[in-house]
Amino acid sequence: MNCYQPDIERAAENRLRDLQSERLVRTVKHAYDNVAFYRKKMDEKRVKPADIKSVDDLPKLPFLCKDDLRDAYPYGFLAVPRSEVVRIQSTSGTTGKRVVAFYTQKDIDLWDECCARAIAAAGGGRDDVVHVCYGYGLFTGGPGLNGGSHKIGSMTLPMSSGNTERQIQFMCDLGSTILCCTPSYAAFLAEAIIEQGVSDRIALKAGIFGAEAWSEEMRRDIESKLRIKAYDIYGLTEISGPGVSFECSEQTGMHVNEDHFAVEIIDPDTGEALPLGSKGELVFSCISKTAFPLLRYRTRDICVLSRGKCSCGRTLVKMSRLMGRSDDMLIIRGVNVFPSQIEAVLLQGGFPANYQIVVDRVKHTDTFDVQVEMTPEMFSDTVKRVAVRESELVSAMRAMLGISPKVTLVTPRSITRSEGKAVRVIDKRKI
Ligand code: DLL
Repeated sequence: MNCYQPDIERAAENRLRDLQSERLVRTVKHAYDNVAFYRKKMDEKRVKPADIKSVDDLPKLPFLCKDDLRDAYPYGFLAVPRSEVVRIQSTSGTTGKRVVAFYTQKDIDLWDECCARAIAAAGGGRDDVVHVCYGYGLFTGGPGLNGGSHKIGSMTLPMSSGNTERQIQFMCDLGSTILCCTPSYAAFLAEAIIEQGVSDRIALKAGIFGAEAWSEEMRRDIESKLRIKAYDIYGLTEISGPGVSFECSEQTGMHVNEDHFAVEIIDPDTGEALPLGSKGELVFSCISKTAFPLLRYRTRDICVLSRGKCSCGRTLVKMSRLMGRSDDMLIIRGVNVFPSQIEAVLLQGGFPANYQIVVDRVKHTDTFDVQVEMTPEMFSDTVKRVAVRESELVSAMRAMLGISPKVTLVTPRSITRSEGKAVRVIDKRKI
Protein backbone atom coordinates (compact mmCIF):
# COMPACT_ATOMS: atom_id res chain seq x y z
CA MET A 1 0.00 0.00 0.00
CA ASN A 2 1.81 3.01 -1.34
CA CYS A 3 0.20 5.60 0.95
CA TYR A 4 1.80 3.92 3.97
CA GLN A 5 5.25 3.70 2.46
CA PRO A 6 6.66 7.00 3.71
CA ASP A 7 5.86 6.01 7.31
CA ILE A 8 7.44 2.64 6.83
CA GLU A 9 10.53 4.24 5.35
CA ARG A 10 10.71 6.78 8.15
CA ALA A 11 10.38 3.99 10.70
CA ALA A 12 13.23 2.08 9.03
CA GLU A 13 15.38 5.22 9.07
CA ASN A 14 14.61 5.83 12.74
CA ARG A 15 15.43 2.25 13.61
CA LEU A 16 18.76 2.59 11.81
CA ARG A 17 19.54 5.85 13.65
CA ASP A 18 18.71 4.21 17.00
CA LEU A 19 20.97 1.30 16.22
CA GLN A 20 23.77 3.62 15.06
CA SER A 21 23.39 5.79 18.15
CA GLU A 22 23.51 2.83 20.52
CA ARG A 23 26.66 1.52 18.82
CA LEU A 24 28.29 4.95 18.65
CA VAL A 25 27.76 5.60 22.38
CA ARG A 26 29.42 2.28 23.19
CA THR A 27 32.33 2.87 20.77
CA VAL A 28 33.04 6.40 21.99
CA LYS A 29 33.35 5.19 25.57
CA HIS A 30 35.59 2.31 24.45
CA ALA A 31 37.82 4.65 22.40
CA TYR A 32 38.03 7.24 25.20
CA ASP A 33 38.96 4.58 27.77
CA ASN A 34 41.58 2.87 25.61
CA VAL A 35 43.11 5.34 23.12
CA ALA A 36 45.24 8.21 24.44
CA PHE A 37 44.51 10.34 21.33
CA TYR A 38 40.77 10.40 22.03
CA ARG A 39 41.21 11.08 25.74
CA LYS A 40 43.53 14.00 24.99
CA LYS A 41 41.51 15.49 22.12
CA MET A 42 38.15 15.09 23.83
CA ASP A 43 39.48 16.52 27.09
CA GLU A 44 40.86 19.51 25.14
CA LYS A 45 37.40 20.05 23.60
CA ARG A 46 35.79 19.46 27.02
CA VAL A 47 33.69 16.64 25.61
CA LYS A 48 33.00 13.64 27.82
CA PRO A 49 31.84 10.27 26.43
CA ALA A 50 28.52 10.88 28.24
CA ASP A 51 27.97 13.98 26.03
CA ILE A 52 27.66 11.70 22.99
CA LYS A 53 24.12 10.39 23.17
CA SER A 54 23.28 9.85 19.49
CA VAL A 55 24.69 10.19 15.98
CA ASP A 56 23.48 13.81 16.02
CA ASP A 57 26.31 14.45 18.50
CA LEU A 58 29.03 13.29 16.09
CA PRO A 59 30.13 16.87 15.27
CA LYS A 60 31.15 17.27 18.93
CA LEU A 61 33.95 14.75 18.40
CA PRO A 62 37.37 15.73 17.02
CA PHE A 63 38.34 14.82 13.44
CA LEU A 64 40.99 12.21 12.84
CA CYS A 65 43.49 12.45 9.94
CA LYS A 66 45.96 10.08 8.32
CA ASP A 67 48.84 11.99 9.93
CA ASP A 68 47.40 11.32 13.41
CA LEU A 69 47.49 7.60 12.59
CA ARG A 70 51.02 7.82 11.21
CA ASP A 71 52.19 9.71 14.29
CA ALA A 72 50.75 6.96 16.47
CA TYR A 73 52.48 4.18 14.48
CA PRO A 74 52.38 1.33 15.24
CA TYR A 75 50.20 0.70 18.30
CA GLY A 76 48.85 4.13 19.29
CA PHE A 77 45.26 3.49 18.15
CA LEU A 78 45.05 -0.13 19.25
CA ALA A 79 42.09 -0.19 21.66
CA VAL A 80 42.20 -3.81 22.89
CA PRO A 81 44.95 -5.93 24.49
CA ARG A 82 47.34 -7.30 21.87
CA SER A 83 46.30 -10.85 22.79
CA GLU A 84 42.84 -10.13 21.31
CA VAL A 85 44.24 -9.11 17.91
CA VAL A 86 44.12 -11.84 15.26
CA ARG A 87 45.16 -9.88 12.13
CA ILE A 88 46.74 -6.72 10.82
CA GLN A 89 46.45 -5.10 7.40
CA SER A 90 48.35 -2.04 6.22
CA THR A 91 48.35 0.77 3.69
CA SER A 92 51.33 1.29 1.41
CA GLY A 93 53.49 4.13 2.64
CA THR A 94 56.88 5.53 3.46
CA THR A 95 58.85 3.10 5.63
CA GLY A 96 57.95 3.59 9.29
CA LYS A 97 54.98 5.75 8.29
CA ARG A 98 52.51 3.09 7.25
CA VAL A 99 49.10 2.91 8.81
CA VAL A 100 48.63 -0.46 10.50
CA ALA A 101 45.02 -1.51 11.08
CA PHE A 102 44.23 -4.13 13.74
CA TYR A 103 41.36 -6.63 13.87
CA THR A 104 39.88 -8.88 16.54
CA GLN A 105 38.05 -11.99 15.32
CA LYS A 106 34.78 -10.06 15.74
CA ASP A 107 36.14 -7.21 13.60
CA ILE A 108 37.08 -9.72 10.88
CA ASP A 109 33.59 -11.24 11.10
CA LEU A 110 31.91 -7.89 10.53
CA TRP A 111 34.28 -7.05 7.67
CA ASP A 112 33.47 -10.44 6.08
CA GLU A 113 29.79 -9.62 6.54
CA CYS A 114 30.21 -6.29 4.70
CA CYS A 115 32.01 -7.96 1.79
CA ALA A 116 29.43 -10.76 1.75
CA ARG A 117 26.72 -8.11 1.30
CA ALA A 118 28.64 -6.75 -1.71
CA ILE A 119 28.88 -10.20 -3.29
CA ALA A 120 25.21 -10.92 -2.58
CA ALA A 121 24.24 -7.57 -4.14
CA ALA A 122 26.12 -8.66 -7.27
CA GLY A 123 23.98 -11.82 -7.37
CA GLY A 124 26.45 -14.11 -5.59
CA GLY A 125 25.43 -17.22 -3.65
CA ARG A 126 26.49 -20.74 -2.68
CA ASP A 127 26.60 -21.93 -6.29
CA ASP A 128 29.03 -19.26 -7.39
CA VAL A 129 32.74 -19.52 -8.02
CA VAL A 130 34.31 -16.29 -6.76
CA HIS A 131 37.62 -15.51 -8.44
CA VAL A 132 39.60 -13.06 -6.30
CA CYS A 133 42.54 -11.43 -8.03
CA TYR A 134 42.95 -8.44 -5.75
CA GLY A 135 46.34 -8.65 -4.03
CA TYR A 136 46.59 -10.69 -0.84
CA GLY A 137 48.93 -9.80 2.02
CA LEU A 138 48.96 -6.40 3.68
CA PHE A 139 46.53 -4.98 1.07
CA THR A 140 42.92 -5.44 2.16
CA GLY A 141 41.44 -6.28 -1.27
CA GLY A 142 42.24 -10.03 -1.39
CA PRO A 143 41.56 -10.89 2.27
CA GLY A 144 38.34 -8.81 2.31
CA LEU A 145 36.61 -10.33 -0.72
CA ASN A 146 37.97 -13.75 0.24
CA GLY A 147 36.29 -13.49 3.64
CA GLY A 148 33.03 -12.26 2.12
CA SER A 149 32.98 -15.12 -0.35
CA HIS A 150 33.56 -17.69 2.43
CA LYS A 151 30.75 -16.16 4.44
CA ILE A 152 28.34 -16.52 1.51
CA GLY A 153 29.48 -20.11 1.02
CA SER A 154 30.72 -19.60 -2.54
CA MET A 155 33.68 -21.57 -3.80
CA THR A 156 36.56 -19.10 -3.45
CA LEU A 157 39.59 -18.94 -5.74
CA PRO A 158 42.33 -16.98 -3.85
CA MET A 159 44.24 -16.15 -7.04
CA SER A 160 45.88 -12.88 -5.93
CA SER A 161 47.14 -10.52 -8.65
CA GLY A 162 49.33 -11.19 -11.69
CA ASN A 163 50.02 -14.26 -13.84
CA THR A 164 47.26 -13.51 -16.33
CA GLU A 165 47.66 -16.79 -18.16
CA ARG A 166 46.98 -18.79 -14.99
CA GLN A 167 44.04 -16.52 -14.13
CA ILE A 168 42.42 -17.26 -17.47
CA GLN A 169 43.15 -20.98 -17.28
CA PHE A 170 41.52 -21.26 -13.82
CA MET A 171 38.61 -19.13 -14.99
CA CYS A 172 37.98 -21.51 -17.90
CA ASP A 173 38.68 -24.78 -16.06
CA LEU A 174 36.89 -24.04 -12.78
CA GLY A 175 34.04 -21.98 -14.20
CA SER A 176 34.55 -18.71 -12.28
CA THR A 177 31.28 -16.75 -12.16
CA ILE A 178 32.22 -13.62 -10.16
CA LEU A 179 35.45 -11.73 -10.74
CA CYS A 180 36.91 -9.49 -8.01
CA CYS A 181 39.82 -7.19 -8.95
CA THR A 182 40.67 -3.59 -9.79
CA PRO A 183 38.81 -2.21 -12.83
CA SER A 184 42.11 -1.75 -14.68
CA TYR A 185 43.00 -5.39 -14.21
CA ALA A 186 39.50 -6.42 -15.30
CA ALA A 187 39.98 -4.41 -18.51
CA PHE A 188 43.38 -6.01 -19.05
CA LEU A 189 41.98 -9.51 -18.45
CA ALA A 190 39.11 -8.81 -20.86
CA GLU A 191 41.57 -7.93 -23.65
CA ALA A 192 43.70 -11.00 -22.91
CA ILE A 193 40.63 -13.29 -22.99
CA ILE A 194 39.58 -11.87 -26.36
CA GLU A 195 43.14 -12.14 -27.73
CA GLN A 196 43.33 -15.80 -26.66
CA GLY A 197 39.95 -16.46 -28.30
CA VAL A 198 38.53 -18.14 -25.17
CA SER A 199 35.52 -15.87 -24.52
CA ASP A 200 33.12 -18.79 -25.04
CA ARG A 201 34.80 -20.79 -22.27
CA ILE A 202 34.30 -18.00 -19.71
CA ALA A 203 31.27 -18.35 -17.38
CA LEU A 204 31.56 -14.99 -15.62
CA LYS A 205 28.29 -13.19 -14.83
CA ALA A 206 29.45 -10.35 -12.58
CA GLY A 207 32.50 -8.39 -11.49
CA ILE A 208 33.15 -6.49 -8.24
CA PHE A 209 35.66 -3.79 -9.02
CA GLY A 210 37.13 -1.06 -6.82
CA ALA A 211 40.19 0.34 -5.04
CA GLU A 212 40.67 2.98 -7.75
CA ALA A 213 38.63 5.49 -9.72
CA TRP A 214 36.94 4.30 -12.91
CA SER A 215 34.48 5.88 -15.29
CA GLU A 216 31.04 4.87 -16.53
CA GLU A 217 32.58 4.46 -19.98
CA MET A 218 35.13 2.01 -18.60
CA ARG A 219 32.33 0.09 -16.87
CA ARG A 220 30.38 -0.32 -20.12
CA ASP A 221 33.52 -1.39 -21.98
CA ILE A 222 34.39 -4.08 -19.39
CA GLU A 223 30.77 -5.22 -19.29
CA SER A 224 30.56 -5.70 -23.03
CA LYS A 225 33.97 -7.37 -23.38
CA LEU A 226 33.49 -9.78 -20.47
CA ARG A 227 29.69 -10.10 -20.98
CA ILE A 228 29.05 -9.39 -17.29
CA LYS A 229 27.44 -6.81 -15.03
CA ALA A 230 30.15 -4.74 -13.30
CA TYR A 231 29.64 -3.46 -9.73
CA ASP A 232 31.64 -0.79 -7.91
CA ILE A 233 32.93 -1.40 -4.37
CA TYR A 234 34.57 1.11 -2.03
CA GLY A 235 36.57 0.94 1.14
CA LEU A 236 39.80 1.93 2.83
CA THR A 237 42.26 0.15 5.10
CA GLU A 238 41.74 2.52 8.00
CA ILE A 239 38.00 1.80 8.17
CA SER A 240 38.38 -1.99 7.52
CA GLY A 241 38.97 -2.46 3.78
CA PRO A 242 36.62 -3.13 0.85
CA GLY A 243 32.92 -3.31 1.68
CA VAL A 244 32.50 0.01 3.47
CA SER A 245 30.04 0.55 0.62
CA PHE A 246 28.95 -1.47 -2.41
CA GLU A 247 26.82 -1.16 -5.49
CA CYS A 248 23.49 -2.91 -6.06
CA SER A 249 21.81 -3.90 -9.33
CA GLU A 250 20.70 -0.30 -9.92
CA GLN A 251 24.35 0.75 -10.50
CA THR A 252 23.76 4.33 -9.39
CA GLY A 253 26.11 4.61 -6.45
CA MET A 254 27.28 2.56 -3.50
CA HIS A 255 25.20 1.77 -0.40
CA VAL A 256 27.15 2.48 2.78
CA ASN A 257 27.00 -0.29 5.42
CA GLU A 258 25.59 2.22 7.87
CA ASP A 259 24.95 -0.26 10.66
CA HIS A 260 28.76 -0.48 11.01
CA PHE A 261 29.97 2.88 9.64
CA ALA A 262 28.34 6.25 10.34
CA VAL A 263 29.04 8.60 7.45
CA GLU A 264 29.16 12.41 7.24
CA ILE A 265 29.99 14.76 4.40
CA ILE A 266 31.99 17.89 5.20
CA ASP A 267 33.45 20.93 3.50
CA PRO A 268 37.12 19.92 3.06
CA ASP A 269 38.31 23.49 3.68
CA THR A 270 36.26 24.46 6.72
CA GLY A 271 35.35 21.05 8.18
CA GLU A 272 31.72 22.15 8.36
CA ALA A 273 29.04 19.46 8.02
CA LEU A 274 27.18 19.60 4.67
CA PRO A 275 23.64 18.41 3.94
CA LEU A 276 22.87 15.31 1.85
CA GLY A 277 23.21 16.09 -1.84
CA SER A 278 26.25 18.38 -1.41
CA LYS A 279 29.62 17.55 -2.84
CA GLY A 280 32.19 17.21 -0.07
CA GLU A 281 34.67 15.04 1.79
CA LEU A 282 33.59 11.71 3.26
CA VAL A 283 34.11 11.20 6.99
CA PHE A 284 33.55 7.80 8.59
CA SER A 285 33.10 6.63 12.17
CA CYS A 286 33.43 2.91 12.92
CA ILE A 287 30.62 2.12 15.32
CA SER A 288 30.95 -1.67 15.70
CA LYS A 289 34.69 -2.35 15.62
CA THR A 290 36.76 -2.82 18.75
CA ALA A 291 40.49 -3.17 17.90
CA PHE A 292 40.76 -0.06 15.70
CA PRO A 293 37.68 2.05 16.40
CA LEU A 294 38.36 5.15 14.31
CA LEU A 295 35.95 8.04 14.86
CA ARG A 296 35.35 10.89 12.39
CA TYR A 297 38.14 9.76 10.08
CA ARG A 298 38.70 12.20 7.22
CA THR A 299 39.07 10.09 4.08
CA ARG A 300 40.01 12.97 1.72
CA ASP A 301 37.67 11.28 -0.81
CA ILE A 302 35.21 13.66 -2.46
CA CYS A 303 31.68 12.58 -3.42
CA VAL A 304 27.95 13.20 -2.92
CA LEU A 305 25.66 11.29 -0.52
CA SER A 306 21.97 10.69 -1.23
CA ARG A 307 19.19 8.89 0.58
CA GLY A 308 16.59 8.07 -2.00
CA LYS A 309 14.36 5.13 -2.57
CA CYS A 310 16.41 2.44 -4.27
CA SER A 311 14.77 -0.07 -6.57
CA CYS A 312 16.83 -2.82 -4.90
CA GLY A 313 14.88 -2.22 -1.67
CA ARG A 314 17.87 -1.14 0.41
CA THR A 315 17.41 1.97 2.52
CA LEU A 316 21.12 2.51 3.23
CA VAL A 317 22.50 5.90 2.17
CA LYS A 318 24.26 5.91 -1.20
CA MET A 319 27.56 7.52 -2.12
CA SER A 320 28.24 8.58 -5.70
CA ARG A 321 31.32 7.56 -7.63
CA LEU A 322 34.31 9.31 -6.13
CA MET A 323 34.91 12.71 -7.71
CA GLY A 324 38.52 13.19 -6.62
CA ARG A 325 40.50 13.76 -3.46
CA SER A 326 41.17 16.76 -1.27
CA ASP A 327 44.85 15.85 -0.84
CA ASP A 328 47.66 14.98 -3.24
CA MET A 329 47.33 11.18 -3.05
CA LEU A 330 47.24 9.48 -6.45
CA ILE A 331 45.87 6.03 -7.04
CA ILE A 332 47.85 4.37 -9.80
CA ARG A 333 46.88 0.83 -10.85
CA GLY A 334 45.07 0.52 -7.53
CA VAL A 335 48.11 1.53 -5.47
CA ASN A 336 48.13 4.67 -3.31
CA VAL A 337 51.02 6.94 -4.23
CA PHE A 338 52.00 10.18 -2.50
CA PRO A 339 54.39 12.55 -4.34
CA SER A 340 56.30 12.82 -1.03
CA GLN A 341 57.26 9.13 -1.38
CA ILE A 342 58.87 9.81 -4.78
CA GLU A 343 60.65 12.79 -3.28
CA ALA A 344 61.98 10.67 -0.39
CA VAL A 345 63.48 8.15 -2.84
CA LEU A 346 65.14 10.90 -4.87
CA LEU A 347 66.67 12.56 -1.83
CA GLN A 348 67.92 9.22 -0.49
CA GLY A 349 69.60 8.60 -3.88
CA GLY A 350 71.33 12.01 -3.89
CA PHE A 351 69.04 13.50 -6.55
CA PRO A 352 67.64 17.02 -6.40
CA ALA A 353 63.90 17.09 -5.70
CA ASN A 354 63.08 18.47 -9.14
CA TYR A 355 60.72 15.97 -10.63
CA GLN A 356 57.37 15.57 -12.31
CA ILE A 357 54.97 12.65 -12.17
CA VAL A 358 52.91 12.12 -15.34
CA VAL A 359 49.97 9.73 -15.11
CA ASP A 360 47.73 8.74 -18.00
CA ARG A 361 45.35 5.93 -18.84
CA VAL A 362 45.95 4.03 -22.07
CA LYS A 363 43.54 1.21 -22.94
CA HIS A 364 42.18 1.35 -19.37
CA THR A 365 45.64 0.82 -17.86
CA ASP A 366 47.43 3.53 -15.93
CA THR A 367 50.80 4.69 -17.20
CA PHE A 368 53.15 6.07 -14.56
CA ASP A 369 56.15 8.17 -15.66
CA VAL A 370 58.52 10.01 -13.38
CA GLN A 371 60.82 12.59 -14.92
CA VAL A 372 63.77 13.52 -12.74
CA GLU A 373 66.16 16.37 -13.35
CA MET A 374 69.82 15.51 -13.23
CA THR A 375 72.39 17.69 -11.48
CA PRO A 376 74.99 19.21 -13.89
CA GLU A 377 77.53 16.64 -12.59
CA MET A 378 75.20 13.75 -13.37
CA PHE A 379 74.54 15.26 -16.77
CA SER A 380 78.23 14.93 -17.68
CA ASP A 381 78.13 11.18 -16.85
CA THR A 382 78.21 8.67 -19.68
CA VAL A 383 74.93 7.56 -21.27
CA LYS A 384 75.54 4.06 -19.82
CA ARG A 385 75.81 5.45 -16.30
CA VAL A 386 72.56 7.42 -16.73
CA ALA A 387 70.73 4.21 -17.69
CA VAL A 388 72.08 2.50 -14.55
CA ARG A 389 70.89 5.37 -12.36
CA GLU A 390 67.45 5.24 -13.96
CA SER A 391 67.11 1.55 -13.22
CA GLU A 392 68.35 2.09 -9.62
CA LEU A 393 65.60 4.66 -9.17
CA VAL A 394 62.97 2.29 -10.61
CA SER A 395 64.02 -0.39 -8.08
CA ALA A 396 64.00 2.04 -5.16
CA MET A 397 60.57 3.35 -6.16
CA ARG A 398 59.21 -0.18 -6.58
CA ALA A 399 60.48 -1.00 -3.06
CA MET A 400 58.82 2.11 -1.63
CA LEU A 401 55.52 2.02 -3.54
CA GLY A 402 54.92 -1.56 -4.62
CA ILE A 403 54.64 -0.58 -8.31
CA SER A 404 57.28 0.44 -10.86
CA PRO A 405 57.19 3.74 -12.69
CA LYS A 406 59.06 4.46 -15.89
CA VAL A 407 61.86 6.78 -14.77
CA THR A 408 63.53 9.18 -17.18
CA LEU A 409 66.45 11.37 -16.20
CA VAL A 410 66.14 14.71 -17.96
CA THR A 411 68.63 17.53 -18.48
CA PRO A 412 69.16 20.11 -15.71
CA ARG A 413 66.47 22.82 -15.52
CA SER A 414 64.32 21.20 -18.21
CA ILE A 415 61.23 20.74 -15.99
CA THR A 416 59.14 23.90 -16.28
CA ARG A 417 59.34 26.02 -13.13
CA SER A 418 56.09 27.54 -11.94
CA GLU A 419 55.65 30.86 -10.19
CA GLY A 420 53.86 29.43 -7.21
CA LYS A 421 53.69 25.85 -6.01
CA ALA A 422 55.75 23.41 -8.05
CA VAL A 423 53.60 21.33 -10.39
CA ARG A 424 54.62 17.86 -9.29
CA VAL A 425 51.78 15.91 -10.84
CA ILE A 426 50.25 15.95 -14.29
CA ASP A 427 47.27 13.59 -14.23
CA LYS A 428 45.89 13.23 -17.75
CA ARG A 429 43.36 10.50 -16.88
CA LYS A 430 39.78 11.43 -17.65
CA ILE A 431 37.80 9.73 -14.92
O1 DLL B 1 41.68 0.26 -1.79
C1 DLL B 1 40.36 -1.02 -0.25
C2 DLL B 1 39.64 -1.67 -1.40
C3 DLL B 1 40.09 -2.87 -1.90
C4 DLL B 1 38.50 -1.09 -1.93
C5 DLL B 1 39.40 -3.49 -2.93
C6 DLL B 1 37.79 -1.70 -2.95
C7 DLL B 1 38.25 -2.90 -3.45
P1 DLL B 1 43.33 1.46 0.42
O2 DLL B 1 44.47 0.83 -0.28
O3 DLL B 1 43.51 1.88 1.83
O4 DLL B 1 42.08 0.50 0.45
O5 DLL B 1 42.89 2.71 -0.46
C8 DLL B 1 41.77 3.47 -0.09
O6 DLL B 1 41.28 3.93 -2.42
O7 DLL B 1 40.39 6.28 0.12
C9 DLL B 1 39.86 5.81 -2.24
O8 DLL B 1 40.61 6.99 -2.51
C10 DLL B 1 40.32 4.68 -3.15
N1 DLL B 1 39.21 3.81 -3.52
C11 DLL B 1 38.78 2.70 -2.91
N2 DLL B 1 37.70 2.18 -3.55
C12 DLL B 1 37.43 3.02 -4.58
C13 DLL B 1 36.43 3.06 -5.61
C14 DLL B 1 41.43 -0.05 -0.65
N3 DLL B 1 35.50 2.14 -5.74
C15 DLL B 1 41.49 4.53 -1.12
N4 DLL B 1 36.47 4.10 -6.50
C16 DLL B 1 40.21 5.28 -0.84
C17 DLL B 1 37.41 5.07 -6.40
C18 DLL B 1 38.39 4.06 -4.57
N5 DLL B 1 38.38 5.07 -5.48
